[in-house]
Amino acid sequence: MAVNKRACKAMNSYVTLVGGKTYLTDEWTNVRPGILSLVGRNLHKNSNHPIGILRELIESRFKNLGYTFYNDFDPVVSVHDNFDVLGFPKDHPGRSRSDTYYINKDLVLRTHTSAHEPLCFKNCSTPGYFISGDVYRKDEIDRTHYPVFHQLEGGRLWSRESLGDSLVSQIESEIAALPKLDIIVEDDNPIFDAVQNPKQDHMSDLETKLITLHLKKTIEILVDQVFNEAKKAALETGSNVLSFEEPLRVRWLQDRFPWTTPSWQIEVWWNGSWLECCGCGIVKNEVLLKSGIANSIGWAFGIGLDRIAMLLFGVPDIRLFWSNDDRFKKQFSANQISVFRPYSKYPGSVRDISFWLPEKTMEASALHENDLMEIVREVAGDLAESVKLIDEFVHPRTGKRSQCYRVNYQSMDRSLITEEVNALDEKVREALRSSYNIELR
Ligand code: FA5
Ligand code: MG
Repeated sequence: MAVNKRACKAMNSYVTLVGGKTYLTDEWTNVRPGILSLVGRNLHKNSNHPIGILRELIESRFKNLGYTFYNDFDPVVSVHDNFDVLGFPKDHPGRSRSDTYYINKDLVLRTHTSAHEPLCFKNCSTPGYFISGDVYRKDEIDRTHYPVFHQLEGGRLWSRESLGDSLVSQIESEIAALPKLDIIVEDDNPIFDAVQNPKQDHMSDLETKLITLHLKKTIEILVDQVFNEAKKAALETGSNVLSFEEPLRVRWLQDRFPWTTPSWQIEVWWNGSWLECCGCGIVKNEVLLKSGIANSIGWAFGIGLDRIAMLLFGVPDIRLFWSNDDRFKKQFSANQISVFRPYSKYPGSVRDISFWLPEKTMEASALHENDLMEIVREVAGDLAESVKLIDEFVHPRTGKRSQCYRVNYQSMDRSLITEEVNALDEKVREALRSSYNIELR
């Protein structure tokens, strides 16, 4: 594992989370104060915040249907729970320090709520569960990407041991009891595809078909709840941000996850484009066995809440969810989908940063795009509205690669003055200069 200068500075020290828990750092540590300060905000548990309102709207449809709701799991999880037990290969890009926030070599800020799947399958006293929580990924900076977002996970198991010969008829009767929906499923896709998305050996074709049906129907109910409720609310308030094309259209695409097969994602047609909502699949037997669950079959899904909340509540920029400004917070209240009224938009100010990368870009100190995003976020916080790679070329003689990034500094709540933007720009340059082997131009 490559160690860069930044990480070394953190050696032999501790990071402290909100609430006071401390963790020993090591050469893997790459969490920064700006990220740590967001841990514990718990937007998903705030009934008067769009993320919390959306979670409660979904949960309300699944009350009394055999699910337990978990909303309090610690976002600090082991590498084992986040990746290993789910079968992520050792070289999976999601494990890299450019993608994931490590507290130290054994602990990460969860990158998905699936990190809690095995524990829930093992300990849950109902056949199914829902989990919601904040998840952390290093990512680009723009209107729809933030290093923290929220997921809602669901899972459901049937035990061969307790159901015996009635397993199939049990699943069939559960499917029959699910409500009929007024939605159009445009492309249902094959139940499984032997090459792309094979079925599992320990399940028959019929079992695979039934679990798939139950999974897809459950997610369709969820999507129906969210989008049709939003339509109703929009009709009541006379808002024009939502499309009224009836009925709701969805489609299923094949997908891949290391711990499920077959796997899919659902997309929802919303205001003129397909929106990626949710990944899902039939849980691999080996993952269940590793979690101490034998003789069971079942499914899991994970849906992202933030982008859906942006659409439902008409929130134009994902950073607003984190705003402490009353002009944002006071606009929302429990159990209501209300459309955000923007307060005045303040102008942005752009600064370009150009540099030469070292010739061997695999070098330990080479700069990954997400590392640059991190530095900008750490220096400018939410004043960084977007960061875009606007130019890239290779020098014909030296073979060196040049990149130019454009940063837009823009506040949600006030006008920025030139001196302040200049100071941020200079700080970003200094942080890049001191941490990476690049040549600023
Ligand atoms: C997952 O995270 C899987 N854990 C989902 C899953 C669960 C699959 C259980 C199988 C079984 P993915 O990385 O595709 O998958 O993210 C799931 C959803 O989170 C996406 O469909 C999207 O709605 C949302 N999402 C992903 N990345 C971001 C992001 N950077 N910002 C906002 N939402 C995101
Ligand atoms: Mg995906």
